[in-house]
Amino acid sequence: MKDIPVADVRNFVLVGHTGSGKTSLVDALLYKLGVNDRLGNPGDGTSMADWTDEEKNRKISIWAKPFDAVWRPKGANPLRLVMLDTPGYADFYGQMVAATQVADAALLLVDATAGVQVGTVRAWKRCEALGLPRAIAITGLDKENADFNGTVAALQDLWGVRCEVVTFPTADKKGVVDVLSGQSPEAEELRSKLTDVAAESSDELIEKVLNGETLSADELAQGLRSSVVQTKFIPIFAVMARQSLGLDELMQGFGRLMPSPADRPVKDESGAEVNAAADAPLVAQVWRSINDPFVGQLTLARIWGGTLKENSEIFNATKEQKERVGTIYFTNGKKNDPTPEAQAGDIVALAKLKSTGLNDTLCAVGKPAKMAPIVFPNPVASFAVMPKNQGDEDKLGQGLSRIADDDPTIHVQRNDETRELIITGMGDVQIDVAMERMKVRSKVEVTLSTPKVAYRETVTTKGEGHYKHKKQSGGRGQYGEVYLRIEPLRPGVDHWFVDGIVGTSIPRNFLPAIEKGLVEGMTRGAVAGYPVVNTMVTVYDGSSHDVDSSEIAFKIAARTAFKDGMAKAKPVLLEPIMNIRVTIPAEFMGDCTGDLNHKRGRIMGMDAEDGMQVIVAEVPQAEVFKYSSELRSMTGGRGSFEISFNRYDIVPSNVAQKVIAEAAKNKQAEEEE
Ligand SMILES: Nc1nc2c(ncn2[C@@H]2O[C@H](COP(=O)(O)OP(=O)(O)OP(=O)(O)O)[C@@H](O)[C@H]2O)c(=O)[nH]1
Ligand SMILES: [Mg+2]
Repeated sequence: MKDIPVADVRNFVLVGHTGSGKTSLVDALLYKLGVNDRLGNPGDGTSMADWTDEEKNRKISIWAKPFDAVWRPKGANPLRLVMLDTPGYADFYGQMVAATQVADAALLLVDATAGVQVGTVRAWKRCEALGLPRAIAITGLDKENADFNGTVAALQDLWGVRCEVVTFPTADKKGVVDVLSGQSPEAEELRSKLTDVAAESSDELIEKVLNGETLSADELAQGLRSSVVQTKFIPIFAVMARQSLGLDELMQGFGRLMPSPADRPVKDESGAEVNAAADAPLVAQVWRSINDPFVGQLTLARIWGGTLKENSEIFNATKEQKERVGTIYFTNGKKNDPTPEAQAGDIVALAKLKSTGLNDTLCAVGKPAKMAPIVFPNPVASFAVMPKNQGDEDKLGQGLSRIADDDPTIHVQRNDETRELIITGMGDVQIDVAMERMKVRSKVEVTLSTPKVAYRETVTTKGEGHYKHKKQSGGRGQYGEVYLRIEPLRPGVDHWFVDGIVGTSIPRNFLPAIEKGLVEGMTRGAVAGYPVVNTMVTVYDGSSHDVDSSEIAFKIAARTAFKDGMAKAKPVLLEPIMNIRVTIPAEFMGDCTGDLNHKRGRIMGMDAEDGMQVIVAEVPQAEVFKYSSELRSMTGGRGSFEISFNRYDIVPSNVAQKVIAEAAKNKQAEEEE
């Protein structure tokens, strides 16, 4: 936007627990600023921001999306707002991760009836990790039992940062008072707190205050803004989106207190500062890539510095390739407004870029720079996915890869051990939404099921195996005899075997056949048909027959001797053990640890963190495939967890018996087919 200087741009991301009113606030601002001609409501499907079918159906935000509008207050410079609405729902955390990384500041929404929730803490932590300047908006003030002062007090207690009220609701909740200009005793009292905060920001201001001078509104604002940029101060606003109250005060507050793109030094990956000025070299970062069925590939980029012009040639520094930009759009929901150029703070949509993808940095030709990539959280919930209709395998593969292209927190992988296609995401809601999207876009329907556990087998002691394969059924007979030894290797060393045959008891030309027999035995082990690992096999003797010995005879002899040896070497099943880190409100500690114990988990530690309890445990993978939905129902959505593979460990015998019985049943079914 050429008519508005970078200093008058406020780019911010809205974060907070699901249902805290982020999208409602965006809708209220878009209506107030004339971008929309009616007040949309995400609660009834009329939102301009939650516009996709999947968001309308579910009444929650699913994607992080940019919006922009200009506020033109009387007698002051216009202020350009670039807003990023994000989903608060845990499954869509990856979207918040991306949007926070490309914002200049965050507005954290807290519902005055619910207070600080898991989603609030999650958002806070992300902002902390990025050192993102923050403001807080208290919502839900029109609801019964809304407690503005109580919520403020809770926030002030929680994080050890100065959080002070900048606007507050009147007692009748029919208006909002601005502390910087308000005349009531309450406003004055709050203003003196803001004066303290501002004074701490510079020696000059502190001196003035100590001398008993009052700070001018400008001095106050400047001091406060520099504290905000240093994340030493967090202004708190009262907003009532549905009533359109507190919005002017919020925008005024953002203009005064929150940083412009030029106020906060942003560095590229090499540590060099990115110049936000319009005439500086272009630096832009791709934070979302959309595979739109109608438009095709859409790339969302944040401009950090310089000017992006339509129909121009730029350089993708990540891919080290030139890229041609056609039309540039500002997007407000479904609405795409073409713009001839865009500057620092802007978020633009670019159509049909040739080779640009997520996390790429776009630059001026000849001035390469790279921004640090967005690191997405690891997905935690896995499902086996199968097409409903046989013959749809190819369509499924394409559909899934498009899903994974759009959402970096969905991974798709084939598990060779269990021969299943596995989709892994942040939770079952995200996967359900993605499968619905795939049905519409790629016309393929699927069934989801709990993945099979990739069990493995090993031995715990030495065992001798022997088999003589001897058949005489008319004509030429079959003969091969193998002696071998099986012994455990330490974990992590993969199975292998040694050619320990001395002398000439087995002719060398049969060694490959013996090897084949062993490989067969090891890929479909002796306990329940799972691969054998951490095991050494040594074939040390055998015998052959001049006429009847054959490759097939030695292969059978080796495979059978292997089974014999396994049985004698005290074989066990191994299962994947996961590290799990569960974050819950303290009241769920008992339920949660009880549940983990019940799941054969081992609690490794407990800790308090930001008002929540953290449990660290080890738990078998077989027990936690459904953990994301179980934890949600156990804690009413207030818990979250991270999970990662730790190691393989022995399955206790009572559990192993069930796995072995199941394997025998499946084998029988296979043979009968
Ligand atoms: N009474 C009241 N209802 C509100 C307020 N803000 C939002 N709502 C309603 O609460 C519901 C959720 O609001 P959203 O704006 O969608 O919440 P959100 O923070 O965007 O939620 P996610 O997108 O899931 O993260 C909707 O039905 C809104 O109409 C408020 O201040 N007061
Ligand atoms: Mg929303």
